[in-house]
Amino acid sequence: MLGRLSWAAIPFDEPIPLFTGAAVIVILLGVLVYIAIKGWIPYLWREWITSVDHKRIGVMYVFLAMVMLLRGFIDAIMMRAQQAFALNSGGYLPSDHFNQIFSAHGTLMIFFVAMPFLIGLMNLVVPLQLGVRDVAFPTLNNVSFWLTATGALLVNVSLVVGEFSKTGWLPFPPLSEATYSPGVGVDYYLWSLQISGVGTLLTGVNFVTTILKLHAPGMTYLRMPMFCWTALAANLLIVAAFPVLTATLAMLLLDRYLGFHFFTNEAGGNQMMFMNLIWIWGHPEVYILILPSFGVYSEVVSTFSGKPLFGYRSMVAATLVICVLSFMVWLHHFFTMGAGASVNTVFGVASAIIAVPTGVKIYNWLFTMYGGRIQFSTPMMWSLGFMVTFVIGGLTGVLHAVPPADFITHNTVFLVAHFHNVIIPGVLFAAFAGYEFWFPKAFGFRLDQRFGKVAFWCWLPGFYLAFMPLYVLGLMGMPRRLQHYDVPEWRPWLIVAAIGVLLILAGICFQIAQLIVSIRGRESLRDEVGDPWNGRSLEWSTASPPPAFNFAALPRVEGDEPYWEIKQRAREQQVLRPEPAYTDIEMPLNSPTGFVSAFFASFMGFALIWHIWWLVGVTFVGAYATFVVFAWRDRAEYHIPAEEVARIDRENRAARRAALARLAEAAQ
Ligand code: HEM
Ligand SMILES: [Cu+2]
Repeated sequence: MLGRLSWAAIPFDEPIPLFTGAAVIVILLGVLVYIAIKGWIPYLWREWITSVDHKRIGVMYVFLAMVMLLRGFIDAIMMRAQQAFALNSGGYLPSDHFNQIFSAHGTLMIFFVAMPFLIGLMNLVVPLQLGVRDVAFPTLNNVSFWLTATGALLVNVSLVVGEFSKTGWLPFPPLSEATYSPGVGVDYYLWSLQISGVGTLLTGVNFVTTILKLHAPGMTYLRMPMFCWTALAANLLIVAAFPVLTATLAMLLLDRYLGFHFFTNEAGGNQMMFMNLIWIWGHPEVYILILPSFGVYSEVVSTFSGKPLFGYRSMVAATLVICVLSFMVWLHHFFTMGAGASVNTVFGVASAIIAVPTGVKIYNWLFTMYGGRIQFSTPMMWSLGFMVTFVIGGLTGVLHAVPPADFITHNTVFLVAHFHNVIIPGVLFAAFAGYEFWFPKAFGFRLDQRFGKVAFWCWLPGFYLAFMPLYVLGLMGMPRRLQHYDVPEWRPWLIVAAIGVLLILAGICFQIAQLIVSIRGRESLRDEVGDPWNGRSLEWSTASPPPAFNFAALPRVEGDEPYWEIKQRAREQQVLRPEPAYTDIEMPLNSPTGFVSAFFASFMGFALIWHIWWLVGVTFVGAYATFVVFAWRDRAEYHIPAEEVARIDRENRAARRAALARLAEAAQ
């Protein structure tokens, strides 16, 4: 009846997961009860859970990412503490548990922190920057979000019911095959990623369509802000690469569930095939993360230097070149496979070439700043921290592209240092910069800058302390994923790394405090006009937060920096653009489809993991029925009457007029 599920799945004999699991459940229940008592459930259901508004969905993605960042970071603290202790001893984490932790940390950070953070920012910003009302398929967008949340949920359920994968953030066979990993850990991993992977692929389709097809009048491709270009590139990569991931994981599932032999050691299986396939997805994945991050930096650097982005066209070209090159370098992840000198050389050279377009970007940002009037706001601080730190990580990447050098560092913590050195400044700092930059757009008030800066000044040195020692350790020969060791010389470096993590922890505490302080003081941080940073692109031309329809009338784009030009004209002539002719606006209705189908998907994933076949059948029918019901709906849209549109828009116009008058006064 319950397949493999029994009381033995609950880790009664392991106090750490048991207590953390219990604590998390208690906290979650507490929050739920609090929300219910406050009577917020109908509001949350109506305005958020079922929302098809890209802005709301964006906020939910970012929220999910932040919660998962805390979880992934706790894993990091546990690993750093373990390695600081575990010289000639077992430390405090049993090896079984340690293996689950590094696997869960990597999986969560890549799939449920970095991805949803950036997809969240794209959701919030891209339609606004394009000057349109929503993405191409709004309901699908909500489905994508909830499928992603389902994946995150399943990874976290494994903490309490059963176990998580012990095979690392990518499930390399033959270790991940049923013979060597007979438990449910790898199945948790596989189904979480299969379900959330569908969500990601749908996001890719949605955003490629949106960016190629939906534009305000006059918004030609070469007038799109850089963030839209990088979002387009990332989503093209998603559409091209994610099916490979799904197929590869499906093959591993067939091996595990039905006794196939794609990647087994025996019966003609070939584990190196898995390496090739997974990295054909895996390397583009790195660029799915880094390209939109570059987009964020482009917007931030240009805004806070008060100048247009230097070399816009070369930036677009560099983005597209990286997009193509990213599919041609996958073998650099396993130079040690033994493909031979010539194959390794080709892939080594191709990998090193990626440094060229990346360098173009760095120079473009530097030239954007050159001669500008730079404002050291928090988003700009993250961007500057990124530029300095990322170059170091990029250089160690080029080093890895040289096969003989890679033979020395392969599988050591030198590699761990390298990829954190690119992904933390490259992606996480970009996420933070974007969060600070667009927070006022989403909520109508800014985040407190002082707390933001303190957080930054904890994170940056914290990062150097936590990861630079790993370069040294790697060269001293320390392998990655070590639960304990017996080399006394390593220990001081590992202690420094642990201190670095404590500093990062302080940074995270300041970020939480920043949010609380800003919400409390929101009246004094209010963004009344909708343009808190003197922005240049269209998202700043509407109110903060924008109305459901974004723009009362779609803006007419006449230059490269649409909003900047509109603003200059208004300042010169001392009047706003004339009022548009207001008309009724049709917007998509909210829909529970995403939530309900994800509800079924969660149970289906759980049932598949535990081999509860009847539940698989029931939930599959449930999910299918949800889509059929959705397809049969007879009302898909609602109307916002012209008077309502006019009222909302006039409010924002009044605020802008007042701001203009204040400016004129200041100038006299
Ligand atoms: C916030 C600070 C972070 C700290 C202190 C940290 C720390 C660590 C540590 C100690 C390991 C294990 C190293 C080993 O194998 O010995 C690790 C692995 C890993 N981390 Fe992080 N990490 C952080 C953030 C991130 C972020 C933001 C990402 C990705 C977006 C990430 C992705 C990974 C991955 C993919 C692995 C490899 C897991 C595996 O071995 O399969 N980490 N990290
Ligand atoms: Cu790669």
